[in-house]
Amino acid sequence: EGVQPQEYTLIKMEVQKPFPLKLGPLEGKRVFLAAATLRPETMYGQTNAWVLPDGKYGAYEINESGDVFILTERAALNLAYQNFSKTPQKPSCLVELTGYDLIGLPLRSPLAVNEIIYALPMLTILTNKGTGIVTSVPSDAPDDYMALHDLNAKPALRAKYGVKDEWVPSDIVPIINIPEFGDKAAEKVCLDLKIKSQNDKEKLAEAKRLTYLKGFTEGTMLIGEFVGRKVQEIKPIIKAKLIESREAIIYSE
Ligand code: A2H
Repeated sequence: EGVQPQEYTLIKMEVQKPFPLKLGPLEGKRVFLAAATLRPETMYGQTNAWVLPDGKYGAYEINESGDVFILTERAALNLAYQNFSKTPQKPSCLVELTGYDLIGLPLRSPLAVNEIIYALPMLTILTNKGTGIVTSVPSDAPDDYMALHDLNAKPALRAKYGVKDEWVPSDIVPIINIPEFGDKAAEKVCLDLKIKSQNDKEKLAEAKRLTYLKGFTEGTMLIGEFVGRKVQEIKPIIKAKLIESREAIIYSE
């Protein structure tokens, strides 16, 4: 972990009913996968969520109204010290889970053009960063683009993790134009750099560097309330709106 605290927006991706057996104890509660993002303005383009199959997660009560967040224990402890736990400074775990338990969960996520999206496996998720849950925006995030590419290209990978074909999004949603990279920047940069898979760490780092900076400084919105506006200008506004509407919270680590 870095020396500087990092502030993330935690996006509340609501798990749709009926719950699978494993989530039975959560019946009657509002349950969310809580995804940590640095790019709240990209939430229009969410196509799925990512979980680490072998990752350890829990379902934690985060407030008095009975809302439950699914995330790592580490994140639950941090949140408990940021006033997001039923019991102050103490995580309150209702069910212990693994990533396998989460794969295939149908979700509704704020701003997403796709009404229902699914939790899918990503093998490069770090459990010591954010919540261990990542929201997937393949138009603008090279990691997301490549993980989705792997699932689409490799039937054996889908089979290994019990991923049904209909859970895997086939279309990328264009949300931001970057003059140099077009309307699907992550796809363009991954193709240009000839990135082979989600495990191609060095090239992905370069792809992220290229898209992240340009997206922020030169990107304009193609969709939503702020269509035509600069990413740089509207990013803080979208973040504030998501917080205000209680579709997201701020989380630091
Ligand atoms: B970002 P930083 Cl559109 N393991 O959100 C791996 N990656 C994680 C993670 C974890 N435990 N937790 C969060 N992330 C991802 C959107 C996005 C992101 C876009 C473009 C770039 C981008 C949609 N995915 O990040 O190391 C999340 O993906 C580029 C770095 O703290 C989060 O923001 O800088 C970002 O990495 C946080 O990474």
